[in-house]
Amino acid sequence: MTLTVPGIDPDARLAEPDEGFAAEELRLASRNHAMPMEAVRWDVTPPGLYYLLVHYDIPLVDETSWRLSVRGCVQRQLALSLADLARLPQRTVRVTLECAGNGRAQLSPRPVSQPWLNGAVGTADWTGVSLRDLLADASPQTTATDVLFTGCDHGLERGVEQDYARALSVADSLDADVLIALAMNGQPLPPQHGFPARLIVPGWYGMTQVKWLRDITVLDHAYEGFQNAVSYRLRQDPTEPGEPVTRIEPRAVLAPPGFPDFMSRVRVARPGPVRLQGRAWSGWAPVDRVELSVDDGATWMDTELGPELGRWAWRGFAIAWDATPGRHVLRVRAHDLSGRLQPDVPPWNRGGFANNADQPVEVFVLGLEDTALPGASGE
Ligand SMILES: Nc1nc2c(c(=O)[nH]1)N[C@H]1C(S)=C(S)[C@@H](COP(=O)(O)O)O[C@H]1N2
Ligand SMILES: [Mo]
Repeated sequence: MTLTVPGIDPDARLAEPDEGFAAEELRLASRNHAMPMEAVRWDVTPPGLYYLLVHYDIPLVDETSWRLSVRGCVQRQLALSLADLARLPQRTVRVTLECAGNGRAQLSPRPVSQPWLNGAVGTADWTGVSLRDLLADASPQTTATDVLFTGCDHGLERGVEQDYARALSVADSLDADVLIALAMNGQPLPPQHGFPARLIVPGWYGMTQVKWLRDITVLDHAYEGFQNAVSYRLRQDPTEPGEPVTRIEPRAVLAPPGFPDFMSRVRVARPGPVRLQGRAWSGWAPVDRVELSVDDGATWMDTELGPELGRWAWRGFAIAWDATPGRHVLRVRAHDLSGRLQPDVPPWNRGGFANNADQPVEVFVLGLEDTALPGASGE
């Protein structure tokens, strides 16, 4: 059933050519913040710097009455309290999450939605119970094909009233690293990141990581609900069914070099050696190469990869750059072991999903005569 509410357009919209950012995009952007790009310097993203995306409202969950139910096509139904879950064997996995809409604001035409540049990403140590242990306890029937995860949050999306819910195949649910996470970086989940429990499916885009989880229902058919069948599909035209959005495409980002101008945020650097660094990740396979291009976007040089921080975590890279006075454009791009490479032309679809095109970073390198300024530190 579709609800019609006066003043709410139930259709997803594309911005007109040259249309400025709309009030609805500002409202979303001021709630759902990106990770400040300088935070890529931390292996694990400090609390509060982690990107945030919430479709509806952050629910206030009472942990004493909260239960996680496991039901549907199972031999044994479960209803677990937070204390029950905390008593089960715990596992910690370091995972980089990224919103599927990261990069959307750079598209043309621009899908009107959360207008991400490239900071909808963060890495955390997630601790919780392996979903497969819970499922083993509930003992799925042989007819089980899919698992549906439902959150406590409720809203309206393109005319469809719903609790946020996403399904995953049984096969994808059984990896030991798929967690019902109770903690982020060793602390109980913050309210905005899903307290008291959330799903973590390493390698998959953010929409899969259901927060404020309250129910797990095992299904014997494919789920046709909104967040699987209507949203998060790659479509050129609104009438096609489209392919589902799944795993994270490779991306590399730079820690912004030099220092920023307030308020343009244009980067300014001093001439001489600059150590460029950043992070790269892919949900398909480990990143095995990150390249840098200076100015031409055509010739690329290899950067040096940092240590692996875990199969599902981003990886650092660094390279020395001899900054010469004038304007420069830096680009980085990631390759992964599946053979995927970040494109230079943004892949476009109606939802603005999975735009992993490399994004140029403009830097103005000062002249030698400017180097004696107060506070000059050379970085
Ligand atoms: N219940 C619920 N889970 C949710 C969402 C939501 O709105 N409600 N947003 C999803 C999306 S689109 C993303 S990108 C991630 C964001 O996780 P974070 O805010 O912890 O970074 O949560 C996902 N899980
Ligand atoms: Mo997202």
